[in-house]
Amino acid sequence: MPRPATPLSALLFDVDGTLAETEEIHRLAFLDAFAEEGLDWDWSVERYRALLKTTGGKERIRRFLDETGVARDAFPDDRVARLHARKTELYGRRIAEGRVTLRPGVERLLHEARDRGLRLAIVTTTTRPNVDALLEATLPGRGAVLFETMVCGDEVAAKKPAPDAYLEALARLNLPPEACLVFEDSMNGLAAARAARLAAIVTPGVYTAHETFVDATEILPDLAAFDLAAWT
Ligand code: XBP
Ligand code: MG
Repeated sequence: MPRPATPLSALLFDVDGTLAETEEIHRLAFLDAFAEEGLDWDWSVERYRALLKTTGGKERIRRFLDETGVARDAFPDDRVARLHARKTELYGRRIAEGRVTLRPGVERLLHEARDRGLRLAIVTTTTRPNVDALLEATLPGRGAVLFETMVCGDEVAAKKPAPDAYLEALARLNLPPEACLVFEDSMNGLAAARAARLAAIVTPGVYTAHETFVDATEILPDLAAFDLAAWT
């Protein structure tokens, strides 16, 4: 149960499952994109829960194709990329409809952290347009300016659970890991943070409640239960 040095300098936030319960909206956007292409792929909630072990939408589609025995030359990477780009557009539309909310305690924590002079960053495997859409829908006009930097999906060589995205965030902030605290919802995200020697608070979400988080600093039901004053 590592605990970073206090006072902290920065808080690093995962997006999907941590800031908001977006993963079901991702799943529906995948299904929208598949339907447009006439692809009769069964991405049920149960199947998607298993597929989430692979982070990144393009990588997830490729894993599904591999598991269903579709050869790479029958469904090449450029087709996967086009399908995923369309999914990103459709996800943005669904988010803009405004039915998603931030998880409990997130908005309060972001503002309290800024009031206390902490620096904020986003570290995610999803794409930047998806983060922009979520912030605009949930914190209109304010979301983007809260975060000093955002490390998104394809900006690093390897996605979570590799440490690359967290190491990139530390480099951009010019901070050592012990000056930062991470907020994650998944085993993959926690593994990425720990591989970068970062401590992490985990708030399991609807798609990750079954996972185990042995190396978490704290496991909380949501961020309403997190007391920033104890860390600053
Ligand atoms: C979660 C992910 C993402 C989303 C889909 O990201 O694994 O791949 O499921 O997004 P995080 P894309 O928890 O790190 O925010 O289709 O844009 O990859
Ligand atoms: Mg997540």
